[in-house]
Amino acid sequence: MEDKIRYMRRALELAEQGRGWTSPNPMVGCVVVKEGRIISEDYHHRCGEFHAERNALTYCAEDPADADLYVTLEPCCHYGKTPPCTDIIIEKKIRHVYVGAMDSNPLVAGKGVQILRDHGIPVETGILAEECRRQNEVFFHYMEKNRPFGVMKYAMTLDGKIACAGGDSRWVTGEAARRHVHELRGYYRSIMAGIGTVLADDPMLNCRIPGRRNPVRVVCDSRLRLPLESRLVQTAGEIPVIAACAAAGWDPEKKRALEAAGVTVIVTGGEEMTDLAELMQELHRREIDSVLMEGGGRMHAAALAAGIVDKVYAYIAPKMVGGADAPSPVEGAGIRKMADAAALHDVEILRLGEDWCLSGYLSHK
Ligand code: AOF
Ligand code: ZN
Repeated sequence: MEDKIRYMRRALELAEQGRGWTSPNPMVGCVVVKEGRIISEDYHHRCGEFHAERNALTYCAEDPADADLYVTLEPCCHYGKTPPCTDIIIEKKIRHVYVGAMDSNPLVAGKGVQILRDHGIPVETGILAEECRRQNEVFFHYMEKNRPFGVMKYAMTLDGKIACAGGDSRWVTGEAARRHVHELRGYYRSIMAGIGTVLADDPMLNCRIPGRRNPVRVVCDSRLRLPLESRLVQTAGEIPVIAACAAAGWDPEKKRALEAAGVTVIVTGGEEMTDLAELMQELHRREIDSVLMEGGGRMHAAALAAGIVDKVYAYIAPKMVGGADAPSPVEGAGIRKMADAAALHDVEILRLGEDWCLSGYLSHK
């Protein structure tokens, strides 16, 4: 394998270690190579902390002057929560910079590379660019589309039910699949459920893998029915809770009580239902780069109709429960023509114990 591919692969691997902790920043990895030896490597650990390049260049085994630097994302050139990476690259006299993907952040986009070149440092871009963009699909979507990356998740039986007719759903899938869901909860920045699900299950909507970050919990609750004694409200002080309601149809007293309990209430312009597109804008404004939508079927139907779903994870258990009244993953009125179905592309299938996870992307016209 060509050296630069090998080093960029290593940088991607390092970047991956930040998964779940960098949002709304990207995951970035960096490798410093001198005379064919890696003299330093690091990654962006957490949003607010130093970037990959600065970490790698600050703690080098030897002087990085004349070394080559490999980084999965174009080095930044702006003062954000941290100083520009271009400064330290120039200061440490790096000989050559190899970049994976270009940064879409308008504060950087192309300017980072330009500054390095203006200082006489040759820069080669586009090394494993596709992998680098894929690793940060959330970040690029958040920057380029100006709304959070929307992910719909559900677990269903082989006959397309998310629970039995009577409502029992413990459990549709086995342990491996359920653990996989918690990986997603630890990675995406927020989790969203409908008030129906919350009233029925009183869920925590947290990530139960130790050492992972918990998602902000968002409830689509048009009439603010979220009970003050629910586990969500009771734990709002530790893990944020947002209740998103419609323009009217709720009690102002209840809104005050929820807020006093630490819940953030977002009022959207929806007449009867929460306006999901508007809610997405509001979450984006709060630097929430991704939303994991965990149903139920009514909310999923509304999310599809609002065009806010970008990726789908469907967990499929090889068993059948039947029942015309058993709930399914997407309800609502549905569409009339099969040709108009929301079709996934770039589909992947993963085996998880007895179950399967099918994931793919939705494009919007
Ligand atoms: C890099 N290397 O490791 C990262 C970069 O507020 P700040 O200072 O953390 O800046 C955040 C922006 O910096 C983020 O939106 C993205 O454009 C870039 N992230 N850049 O050179 C890194 N994490
Ligand atoms: Zn930087």
